[in-house]
Amino acid sequence: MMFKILIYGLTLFGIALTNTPNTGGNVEVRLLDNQNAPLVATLDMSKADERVKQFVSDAIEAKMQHIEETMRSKEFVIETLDAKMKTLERIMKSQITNFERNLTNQLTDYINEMVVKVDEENGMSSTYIRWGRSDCSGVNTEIVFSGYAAGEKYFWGSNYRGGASNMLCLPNNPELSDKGGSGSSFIFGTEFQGNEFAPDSNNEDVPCVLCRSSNTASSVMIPGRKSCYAGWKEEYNGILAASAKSHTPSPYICVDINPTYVKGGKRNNDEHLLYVTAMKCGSLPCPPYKDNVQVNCVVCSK
Ligand SMILES: [Ca+2]
Ligand SMILES: [Ca+2]
Repeated sequence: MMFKILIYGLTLFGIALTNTPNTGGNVEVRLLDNQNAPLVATLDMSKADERVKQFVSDAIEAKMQHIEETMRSKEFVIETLDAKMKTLERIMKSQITNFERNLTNQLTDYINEMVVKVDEENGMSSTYIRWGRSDCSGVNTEIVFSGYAAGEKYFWGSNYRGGASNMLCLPNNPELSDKGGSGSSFIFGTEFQGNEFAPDSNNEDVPCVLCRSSNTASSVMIPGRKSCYAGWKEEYNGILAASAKSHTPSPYICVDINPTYVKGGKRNNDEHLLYVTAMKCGSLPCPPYKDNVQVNCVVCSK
């Protein structure tokens, strides 16, 4: 009988806890015996209560730990995703920038090619000699030929005042005559006389190149300036040069600001010579000009 009561009591334990006030660790449990007579069992639940409390506390703590772990793992996932997104963003930005740059370059090249083609079809171009260089640096310019600057010998003697006064740019692949000359007119290679063109320019032989600017109708050398006027394209700039006042005449030419030299031409030949030209005040108004300074020059096309 007592055993049954204990079993019923334990079975109804949960109900009893909710329905019966807990006083001093004792729990009153309503029971029925086999005659259906109402009985009341009093159980000492103090120790069970402690175990339940401990159980609940442990369960809550475990649950809390689980929640914390879940939260931490979610934070980790969010941080990882965030870092990944930032990396992807950087990569995308970089790729877009490269793509834009490549596209711009390709479009620029294409437009330049088209401009050259259209101008070539129209037959529009202008030419000029670049003195002191063997290459053409202007946009849409091409080398027609390169070679050697040349002119009359700087001095024959006090009774010799003639000969040519202009300069020529001779190609490096001449087609030679098989007949002799007259002995009265000659042409000599040009030499930089002095180090005013460049620190090591003295005695160096002077190259030149004929350039063709394919999208222009005019090419002009502007003395006294180092940049072109608005709407004109710069081909090259430099300093003005000519022969010496005590020598045979030679034209003013624009020698490139960064001259190069004919290979193997360092020997002092003193044939046709170039000197840096300076301006003189007088009939030439100063300002805007200035006495005894070098003269800038620029070759422009349009
Ligand atoms: Ca020389
Ligand atoms: Ca010399």
